[in-house]
Amino acid sequence: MCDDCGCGPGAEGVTITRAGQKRRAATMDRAGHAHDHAVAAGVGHEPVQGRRLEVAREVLAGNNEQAAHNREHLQARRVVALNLVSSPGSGKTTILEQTIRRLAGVRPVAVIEGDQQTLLDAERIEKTGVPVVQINTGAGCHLDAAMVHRALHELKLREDSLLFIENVGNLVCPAMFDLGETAKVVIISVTEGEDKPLKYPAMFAAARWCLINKIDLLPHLDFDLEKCREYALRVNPELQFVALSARSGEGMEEWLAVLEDLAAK
Ligand SMILES: Nc1nc2c(ncn2[C@@H]2O[C@H](COP(=O)(O)OP(=O)(O)OP(=O)(O)O)[C@@H](O)[C@H]2O)c(=O)[nH]1
Ligand SMILES: [Mg+2]
Repeated sequence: MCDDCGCGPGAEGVTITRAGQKRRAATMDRAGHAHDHAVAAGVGHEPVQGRRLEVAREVLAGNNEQAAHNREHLQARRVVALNLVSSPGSGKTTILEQTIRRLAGVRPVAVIEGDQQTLLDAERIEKTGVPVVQINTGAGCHLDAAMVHRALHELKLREDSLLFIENVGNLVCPAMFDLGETAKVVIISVTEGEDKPLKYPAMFAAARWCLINKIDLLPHLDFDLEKCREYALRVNPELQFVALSARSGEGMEEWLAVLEDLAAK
């Protein structure tokens, strides 16, 4: 995992609470031992923690600067860029394949794929005939604005394009990294459980749109679509939803209307 977004070892801010108990603030050290905050404070960890926070802030500030540059580049070409974020396997690439097929001849599309390893997703997108580049992040768990900047130079976007950036499958870290996109689109599939917006709120708070995918599977599951929407709205009252199935095509027209609307603005 990455050091710069705070998900590496160290676990500052972790709280340990048993079900049914009132939440008690505690932190875990690297060996996994819990300490009350009163014990942990002021015993020599603070300078290290302070320096780490400072580095994290610097990294995010540098990223924001690069993201602003990307945004200028995209806006100058009237490109609408959507940053697709989700846990692994929610159906991002399948949704993209189906979306691109339906947009053929309507609007130029380009794709940036993000995965730790392999060119598999880029190869799938390439079959649809649109320009695509793959970013492999190695051990990294998210795309950042500098990676996207390099990818943009490879892509040579046409004006008025729709650019889809498929982020690394991870419902945590990509929330913190602005890539210069027009909006983040969070995707949740019905096999993941409706509680994900409450458990991973940062991603749902950062997104403008939420796609609820794989609704063809609903008859086989006890996923509560309305509850999922309600939980997500608790985290982000502005969030807008499309429930769809990339497999059956249900809901795809509604998603395409969203894209047309975004592109027309
Ligand atoms: N039943 C059903 N399966 C789907 C749907 N969309 C995607 N899948 C399946 O879900 C699996 C994962 O789909 P992908 O599109 O590769 O998911 P992804 O989010 O791009 O995955 P990563 O890039 O690895 O994070 C594949 O087996 C797809 O066929 C859907 O709407 N319904
Ligand atoms: Mg994918």
